[in-house]
Amino acid sequence: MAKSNGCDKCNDITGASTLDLLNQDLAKQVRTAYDRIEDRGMSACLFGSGGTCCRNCNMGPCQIIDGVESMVGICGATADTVAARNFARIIAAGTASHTDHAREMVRGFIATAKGETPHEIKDVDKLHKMAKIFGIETEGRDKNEIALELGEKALAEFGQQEGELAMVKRAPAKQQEIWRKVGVVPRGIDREITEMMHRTHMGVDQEYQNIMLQAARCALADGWGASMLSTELTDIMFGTPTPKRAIVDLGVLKEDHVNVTVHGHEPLLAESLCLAAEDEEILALARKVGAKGVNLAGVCCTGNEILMRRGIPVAGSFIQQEMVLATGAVEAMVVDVQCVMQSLAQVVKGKHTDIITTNYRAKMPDAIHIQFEEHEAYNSAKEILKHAINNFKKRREFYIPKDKKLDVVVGFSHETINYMLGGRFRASYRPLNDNIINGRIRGVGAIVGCEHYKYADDVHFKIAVELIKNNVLVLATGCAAQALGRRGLLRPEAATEYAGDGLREVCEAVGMPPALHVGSCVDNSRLLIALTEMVNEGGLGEDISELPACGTAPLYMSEKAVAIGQYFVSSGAHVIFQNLPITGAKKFTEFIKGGMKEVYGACWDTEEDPIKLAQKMIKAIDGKREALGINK
Ligand code: XCC
Ligand code: SF4
Repeated sequence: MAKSNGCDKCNDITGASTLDLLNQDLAKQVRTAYDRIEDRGMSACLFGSGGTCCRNCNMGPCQIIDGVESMVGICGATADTVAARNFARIIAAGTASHTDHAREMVRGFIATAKGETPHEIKDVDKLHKMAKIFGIETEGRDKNEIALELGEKALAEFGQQEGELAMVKRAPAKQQEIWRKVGVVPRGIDREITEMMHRTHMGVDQEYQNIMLQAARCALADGWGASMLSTELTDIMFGTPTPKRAIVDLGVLKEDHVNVTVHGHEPLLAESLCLAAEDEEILALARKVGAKGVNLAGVCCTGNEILMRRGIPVAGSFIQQEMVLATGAVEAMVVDVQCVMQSLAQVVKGKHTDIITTNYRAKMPDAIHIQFEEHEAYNSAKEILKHAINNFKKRREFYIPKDKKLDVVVGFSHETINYMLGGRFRASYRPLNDNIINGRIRGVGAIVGCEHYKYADDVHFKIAVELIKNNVLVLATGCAAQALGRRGLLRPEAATEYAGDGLREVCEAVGMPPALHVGSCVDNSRLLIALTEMVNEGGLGEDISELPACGTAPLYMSEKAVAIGQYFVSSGAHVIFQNLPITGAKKFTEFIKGGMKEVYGACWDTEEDPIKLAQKMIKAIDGKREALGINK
């Protein structure tokens, strides 16, 4: 890492801990995304960046230049068609990822209901709520019996061919009407992804507005289908998050413990590891090699899942995954699916650390594979931990950035927000609505999604501070939430330090941070429900598009973030990213950034500068306040 060592990029984006680590000799040889981008020595392809490179058939690849007649595709496809197809395929891929994750969780849920896993049905209240939505009888029935029926009905939603997904009816009535009118209510989860891939095949759908209708239906199948199923069933199984204190950043690794980091997305494995880490046999083995125990720490969204439910510390987010290993203090990094950089195996070369892949769907060269068997979850987890414990004695040179860990308060499921603001006697969103109406809180801003090497400053932090300063309550998920945690915004004290008068007053009264950690990427579905509850509580319009709310995933990296963005837009929430791969197609860009508003009441926007992005969010919020007649 010699070249970018101490560079401002890493300093700002990943915080002081990373800089501290990179200044150590042992980390200087580690190559990260920052080095690789410098070494590539060429900038990104303009056609790719602008969305106008098509390789959907073998007559191409075709690079399209909008408005230049000789530069349409060999098949005649225009820039707008190609950009729309590419954008839609990003959404399909993102939706597919959430879907495959959700499917695994549902399968694990069914196995749990059958008593085949070490887990149990924890949140019976939520089980009953979900049963009602799925039309399942609960009266006088055992929780496992209800759960089994719920699991099977949920699993059927993936392959469903006709009708509507069950949870669509949770949305505000007016929103549902819009969806039915334009024909974008998702019929079955897998069906929408398949149809999206088909319609973007060569020579099928060639009208960008029509392509984007299916893209919206596909994204809605993610938000109100796959992701929401995953969140709710995971909550029922592992517990709905409640507020808890925890710590984040590289300093959570422990010198005298076997450090096992869990990275990826599906919490089935991570939850089993949490249980197995307390097993007497495992503890005894750890002591035998001279360690005090096993220290589990999360990375990326798996990190978020166990942080939210168990308060397990987070060692690093997406852009820090290589740094976590560069410490030399990790015995094993256990990974499952999504957001795992292939470089990890190179980072640990010559170190005692093992990268352990655990899912047949996601293997890596130079990693060790220990298949996680959901029916043998506990034993699988123990086998993985034993492997890590064996590595402990081989640990040589290591460096854990001292004092580089930050306190956070996490666990703000939408139920918690309800409870916190509504009080013990009547959990409701009424007080939040009241505070928005009386102007103490200007509105709600969601900061979600990934991190990226691309931008020099701590974009999430800047946007959040600008929002908070202007009395906008921030709800955060994914790696963005972790980034805010590293910069101290997930502490209640941050309200006093950064918030405008109104928001500070509200936060201080309930003792909550001005930025609330709502969960992992699939948990963006919690935001859909929170927004819906705000609508249902009254006083702020009839659907999500009337709420003073706005979302951003500024540093988006993953295709999933675009699927998320699209389901928010299609649900009526305005969404601003720093950039989108659409700039090479003029009419399509105008549609995405304007025309969509006529359909859903919301559209996309882009803004590179973080402060200006935040100000755009505030302006959007003020616009809604104005329309509601509450902008005093
Ligand atoms: Fe991946 Fe979910 Fe993005 Fe982080 S935020 S980089 S998707 S881990 Ni969801
Ligand atoms: Fe080129 Fe058309 Fe084939 Fe795309 S589908 S690669 S634009 S010929």
